[in-house]
Amino acid sequence: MQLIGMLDSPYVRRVAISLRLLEIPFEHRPISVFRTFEQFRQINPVVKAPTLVCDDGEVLMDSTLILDYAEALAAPGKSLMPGGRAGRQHALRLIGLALAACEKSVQIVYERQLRPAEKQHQPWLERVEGQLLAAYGELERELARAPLAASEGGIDQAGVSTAVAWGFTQMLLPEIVKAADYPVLQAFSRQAEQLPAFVATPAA
Ligand SMILES: N[C@@H](CCC(=O)N[C@@H](CS)C(=O)NCC(=O)O)C(=O)O
Repeated sequence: MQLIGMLDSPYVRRVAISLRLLEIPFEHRPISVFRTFEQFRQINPVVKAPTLVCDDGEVLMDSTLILDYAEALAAPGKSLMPGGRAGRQHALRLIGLALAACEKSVQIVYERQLRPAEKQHQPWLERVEGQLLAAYGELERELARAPLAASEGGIDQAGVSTAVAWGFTQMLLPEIVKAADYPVLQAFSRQAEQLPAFVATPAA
């Protein structure tokens, strides 16, 4: 099984960390959707990271769908998703917020890096920034109300996705999402980033 994509993508990183935590062997091929577009296109014509090439050659994409497949591959009793209805519902809410934070961060980065300065549309950027801050505001409140486990055996998909999203945004947009305004998220992510699966999967 091959995971295609760079670890500076939060989507690729959440899959790689999850595969390690689920103890599913995989080969990581750090191919860029930008710098090595042609090479990526040979593997997946849609050029989306992450891409997963399954053992029989079938090509999957989208981190959430790849993680759904990984959950099915994991050994019995191994899962990053809570089993009960209430726990699963809450995990899905947190994962949704973390993915929205990733999406809004990526939109701002693409707007800044890919669109010529004179073509940037300030009202759009302001809207996206507002959505990004709202996602982290909700996550901060949720974690303050019900802390997430950040231990090796306790972290779940909500924890992985939240810490990865936070690390990505702090790496690229620290002037927009100020760490000091989100002390609970900051403390949780610092702890999660010390877990072996995170350390073995550096974003930079
Ligand atoms: N919803 C997707 C988002 C993946 C995504 O947008 N990946 C970016 C890299 S961070 C990408 O492939 N960008 C290239 C493009 O969209 O053309 C997921 O969860 O995997």
